[in-house]
This record gives sequence, structure tokens and C-alpha cells, in this order.
Amino acid sequence: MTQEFFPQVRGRIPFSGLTSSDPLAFKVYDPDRLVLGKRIEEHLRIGVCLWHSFVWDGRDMFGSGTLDRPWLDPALEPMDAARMKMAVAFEFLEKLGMPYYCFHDADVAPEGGSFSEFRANLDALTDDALGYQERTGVRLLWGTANLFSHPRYQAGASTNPDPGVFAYAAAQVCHMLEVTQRLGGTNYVLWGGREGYDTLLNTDLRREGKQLARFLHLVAEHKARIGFEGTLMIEPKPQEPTKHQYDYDSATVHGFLARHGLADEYKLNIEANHATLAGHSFHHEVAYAMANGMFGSVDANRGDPQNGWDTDQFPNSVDDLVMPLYEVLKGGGFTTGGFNFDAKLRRQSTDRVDLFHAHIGGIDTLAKALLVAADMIEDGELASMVEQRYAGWSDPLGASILAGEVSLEDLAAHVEAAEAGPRPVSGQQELYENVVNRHVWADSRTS
Ligand code: XUL
Ligand code: CO
Repeated sequence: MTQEFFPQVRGRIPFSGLTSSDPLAFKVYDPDRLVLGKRIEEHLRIGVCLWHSFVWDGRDMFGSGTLDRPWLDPALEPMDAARMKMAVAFEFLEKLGMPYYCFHDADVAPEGGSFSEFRANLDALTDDALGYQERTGVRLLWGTANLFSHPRYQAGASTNPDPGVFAYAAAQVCHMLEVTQRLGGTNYVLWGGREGYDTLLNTDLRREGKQLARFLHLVAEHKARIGFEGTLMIEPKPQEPTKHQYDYDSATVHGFLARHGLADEYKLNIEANHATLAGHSFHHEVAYAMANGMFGSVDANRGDPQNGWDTDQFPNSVDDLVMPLYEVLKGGGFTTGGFNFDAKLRRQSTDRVDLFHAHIGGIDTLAKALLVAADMIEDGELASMVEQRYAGWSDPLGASILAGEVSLEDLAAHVEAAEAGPRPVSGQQELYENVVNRHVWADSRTS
């Protein structure tokens, strides 16, 4: 495409600081600024997803598309349309200046009339993507296969009652893992979009669990066979589109992986609003993954507190992101993962430039939360309060319990010999909350 699709945006979005009122400039996200010895760009490792921004036209279940996405016109020759879409996506990526992108096989490749046609389409578009990556410097954060949109997957992919569907899903992942490798992707994600059930009446849970485990083993084996060096990740979600998804939340996925000898093969890609749909907070999901060595990557977005479904909005609350960012920093930061914006415009945001406003806002919100979280890490107050709360476990009693040196009877004897029982200690929740807010309100790093 020779003509620009976003002519309102001339060149790369600059960092202009908080005093700027230019809507097409970053206010906080200064990629080169050093925070805890690392550039902000390297801390956040931000990615843009192709599906919401370039494959969705704004349709919902009550109305048709509202967004200006000419490449989705069904009258176009599918490969021409796919090439136009990729050209616009890379124009956007280059102008936004983020280091990464993410996509499903079906986001870029037309379905064609057979699997081999789909595969050939994907290969040709992978060649194009390699060229764009070289020209723009944008890299692939993760690839994934869409195993949920086509009607063949209506009853699941690997958990389908029909092994032929399992085989089809395997073929797609086999190929997309290789495409991800060719593009130098640093991760491969599996979201079990229809791995769950709509009714238990027609569902054999035991079988479906075994099928899912077998599938995950096959993917891990293929990764080893082709020498893919990235990380395999599973993205938990509790429901939608199915009534109940097997990859419900981080703890459920972790338990499943551990039961099937797969916990060393996979990490978690945690999506903020999937966490809230599961009845948790995003903070909880990140903290759980960090505490159990399962943290991999993040799909950044938010829900709407009044809606119980996956609204996939761009993040805009620093308060909501400070503690997840704090956990990420405390846990040593991302390795292969990053923040992918799995977020979409509102259906009424119909100006082309709205896609920039959405991303700029989300990116600045993440950057601000990073600065606050880094202040909290440097200050160390919260960490030392928590440390203090558990100090007893370093004393002789706590240490001997943890070392397995005492029995239940020993402990009973200890309690009987003691003059008084342990005294309740304040959990100081409000004090902890005030410490966090002090940093949110008084972050000295934001000029
Ligand atoms: C769906 C979702 C997916 C995955 C990739 O809720 O989050 O877009 O991130 O398949
Ligand atoms: Co997601």
C-alpha cells in the first residue's frame, strides 16, 4: 500500500511529557528513560495485537461493523485484502513505535479451500511479515493459532469428542509454532477458546481432561523437535465463549500442568480482565503466577465493573496497575514475555486516529504504574512490612517447623510448656493501603 492509512499521524508518536497537550504524544512513556537501571521500553516490552485492531470491524451481536477497515470487504481478492491489512498494521506499529506485535494464524491468512491452501497463504504472508519486521524493527512477541472461530471447533479443539478435530487443531498448532519460530517470536501462546463445555449433560470431563493433556504434551514435544527457543504459554480464562473453560485461572492451569507433568514446559499469559471474570483481581493472578514460578506474559486490558463479560477495554487506571507492576518488578521483571494490548476500541470510536488515542492512553497508564511501582521497590517500605510480618518464621520455632525437624507431638508439647498462647497481631490492612497510596499520589519520578 503506497498511500498511508493514518495520514493524521506524521512519523513516530513522540514523548512530549505531562506539560504537552498534544493528543498524539506520550505523556509518561519515555522509552529510553532509565528505571531501576533498565529502559522503560525494556521493562514493559509492549506489543500490539492484530486481531482487535485490524481484524474486528466493530460488529457486536446487535449490529454490524462500524469501523473503517476497507481490507475486510468480502468483495476483495482474499490475498490482496490480507496484504493490505498487513501493510496498514505495520504502518500503525511503526508510527506507534512499540517493539512487538502478536497475532493468530487466522488474523493474517485467508482460510482458503483446504488446509494446504491455508498453510500456503500463511507461509506467503509470513514471508511478507519477515520483510516488514526487517524494515521496521518490530518483532513478534507471540504467535498463536485460532482454534475457536471456525465451526469445526464449536465443541472444542483438543477437547472435541471427534479426534479428527483434535488432529486439525494439531496441524494448525504444528504449523503456527513453526511460523512463530521463523518470525523469531519469543513466545507461543495457547488460549483454549472453546476448551470447556456448554452443558455437562453431553460432556465427559475425564476424557476431555486427558485429551487436553495429550495435546499439550504434543505441542511441547514439537517445540523440542524443531528447537523453538521461545516460551510456551497458556492463557487462563474462566468462561466465554463456553459456560465453563478448563483453563479457569492461574491456579487451575498450574494444577492441571503439574498433574500431567507439564509444569516445566509452560508458563502463564495472564489477561487482566480474565482475572476479574474469574472472581479474582489482576493483582492476584500475577502474584499467584510469580509465587509459583509460572509468570510468563500479560494481556493488558480492563473490563467494565458493571459488565460481566470480556469488554477488552484499554487500561486507563494507574491504581489498578500499580500492584501488578510491583509484583512484576519484585519478581525480576519479564524474561521472554511482555505487555500485549489485548484490547479493542469501543464500537463508536470510528475515527482512524482513535486507534492511536487508545494505545497512547494504555501505554502511558502502564508507564505511570511502572514508575510508581519502581518507587515502591526502591523505597522498600511495603516489602519490609511484609517481611516483618513473617519474621517469626526465621526464629527457632518457625525454622524448625519448616525444616521438618518437629512432629505434631513436639508442637503439642511446645504449646503446653509455653506460659501463654500466641497473641493476635494486627494485619494493618489500612496502613498497607496508605503506604501504597502515598506512592501513587506522590511519585517523584513523573515530571
Ligand atoms: C480471548 C483472548 C484471546 C487470546 C489469544 O479472550 O484473550 O484473544 O489472547 O487467543
Ligand atoms: Co488474551
